[in-house]
Amino acid sequence: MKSADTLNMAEEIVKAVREEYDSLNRLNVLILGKTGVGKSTLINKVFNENLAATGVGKPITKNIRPLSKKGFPLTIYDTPGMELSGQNSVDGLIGEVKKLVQKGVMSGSVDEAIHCVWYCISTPSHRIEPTELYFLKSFLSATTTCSIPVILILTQSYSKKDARALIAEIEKEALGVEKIVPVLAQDYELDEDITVKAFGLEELTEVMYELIPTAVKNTFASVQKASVDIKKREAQAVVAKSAKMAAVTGAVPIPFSDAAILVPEQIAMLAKITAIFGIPLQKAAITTILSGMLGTTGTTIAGRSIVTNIIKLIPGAGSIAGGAISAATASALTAALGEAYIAVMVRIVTGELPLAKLSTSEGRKELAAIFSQSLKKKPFKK
Ligand SMILES: Nc1nc2c(ncn2[C@@H]2O[C@H](COP(=O)(O)OP(=O)(O)O)[C@@H](O)[C@H]2O)c(=O)[nH]1
Ligand SMILES: [Mg+2]
Repeated sequence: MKSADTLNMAEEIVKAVREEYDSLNRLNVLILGKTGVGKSTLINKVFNENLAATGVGKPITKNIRPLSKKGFPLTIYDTPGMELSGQNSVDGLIGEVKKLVQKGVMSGSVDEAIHCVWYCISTPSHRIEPTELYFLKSFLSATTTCSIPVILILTQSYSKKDARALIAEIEKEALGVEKIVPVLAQDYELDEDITVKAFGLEELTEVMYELIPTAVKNTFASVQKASVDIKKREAQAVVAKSAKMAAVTGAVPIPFSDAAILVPEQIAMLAKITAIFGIPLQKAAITTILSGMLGTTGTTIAGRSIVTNIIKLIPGAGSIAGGAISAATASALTAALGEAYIAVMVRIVTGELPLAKLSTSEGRKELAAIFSQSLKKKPFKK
């Protein structure tokens, strides 16, 4: 193994991101709802990959079809042709769904279990039909023992008033669903000059994040795109942990010549953050980000130089240059690196800082500013 001194940071991060991604538990979501209520539209707006269009798998039963993509830790069980007309079709579907849920439970594996159910009803339909009520009640009573959270989603809610009325109707039924969430997944053109803005996706994502098992929360943070805030919080938790680890490493002050000892933890941290944001970053882009933040040039960043360069950028570095890096400094510089990297990821996913702009002089200036901002917030002590 190469020593951390000469490691190519970007290369190691790319490798670690792949490992990180492969190590995520698979998240499985079952989406129920009649044809045309907006299931595919919703899937595309909530998740990172366009599964509804590209990830179509073979139907596993008459009504259930898995959507997934190689290397993407999410399976959606879609019900594309669900009709629920007549007792037979309802009972048939209940049977299929029960089987799918039981198979997951029996496997005893988190990768096989169904972690959340979305039941979609279209708000403009103004009602929940008796067959749907019957279906929901049977489904809920059959699955109470495996405690799978069911979110009732009122789709196509371009009228919030109608959505509120429908929620009141459904609440009367006391179904025992975890939550009823109205959404409009995509802007709706009501008339030539009236467009209703999409809403509710972030709330749906927050609700789901709270309800799913801890073992798949970081997968969900990574595969969803509707809430940047969830990504940010998840990434901040990673930084807090890494900063603590760095403090442990620096408990016996680290001589400058051994600065690279902090590097493996920092690689792991940056890889985890990259995976959470789900941005497919190549080696070159990562090099550009790191060198932009540190104000260095050249096509690689060696492990050791990342720590020494950060120290050089710390305001008043002279006073801490007592020949060794203290626990507080080790922790603070790791945290500053992590937080700056998060700030960059946020700007990339929101489109404020497009990937193409990173390597321009303007982009480099912005990266440097983000990093110096983050350094200022940290206490650097001897
Ligand atoms: N504007 C707008 N159209 C929607 C929304 N949800 C669904 N639709 C439209 O309703 C139709 C059916 O949606 P689709 O996602 O295919 O429904 P599915 O059969 O349940 O998968 C499509 O023409 C969508 O464009 C929405 O939130 N906003
Ligand atoms: Mg569909």
